[in-house]
Amino acid sequence: MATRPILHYPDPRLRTKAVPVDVVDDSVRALIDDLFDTMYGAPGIGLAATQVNVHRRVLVVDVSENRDAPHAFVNPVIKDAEGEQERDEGCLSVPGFFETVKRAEQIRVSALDRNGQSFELRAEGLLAVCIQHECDHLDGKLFVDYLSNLKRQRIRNKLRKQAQSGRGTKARA
Ligand code: K2U
Ligand code: ZN
Repeated sequence: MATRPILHYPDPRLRTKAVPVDVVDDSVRALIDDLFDTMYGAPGIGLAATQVNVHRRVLVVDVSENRDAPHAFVNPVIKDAEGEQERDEGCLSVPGFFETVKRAEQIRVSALDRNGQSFELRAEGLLAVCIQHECDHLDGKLFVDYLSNLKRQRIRNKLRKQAQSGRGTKARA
């Protein structure tokens, strides 16, 4: 098990549409374990394989206070979505920015678990938001896409400057 580097917006690889997993084998289970290590280490409450530059339809979430309620989803599909909720969202791929996003209040999601068994989960509140946020990642979508062009451009410019200054420092060193 290991942590993996997280891609940062506006890295174009974050726009890749992930491909379905054919067989949930040991490589997928190792990916799930690394996603959990990376998520808990960040720390975060969710992480999609896209964010670590692996373009397979796999995501993990744990929104529990005690960090003891892990859920892994392979080939997740949101079957139903009802109601509306607005929450401040962050993203490990957009560090330091939090903005309000409107999403469904309740969802019904089907997926395969880490053993390849099908399951269905009804979620609401923060768990529902997190699953929707991570499913967006698998389709190359980020929470900043729900913001105005002006806000998104400002975030993109600030993160580009941070990345360049970080590179400049390394270059001087
Ligand atoms: O995709 C990610 O980068 C994971 C997000 C999950 C998230 C989804 C919806 C709303 C908020 C967060 C990260 O966990 S962002 C960091 C974070 C950690 C704890 C609570 C809120 C945000
Ligand atoms: Zn995210």
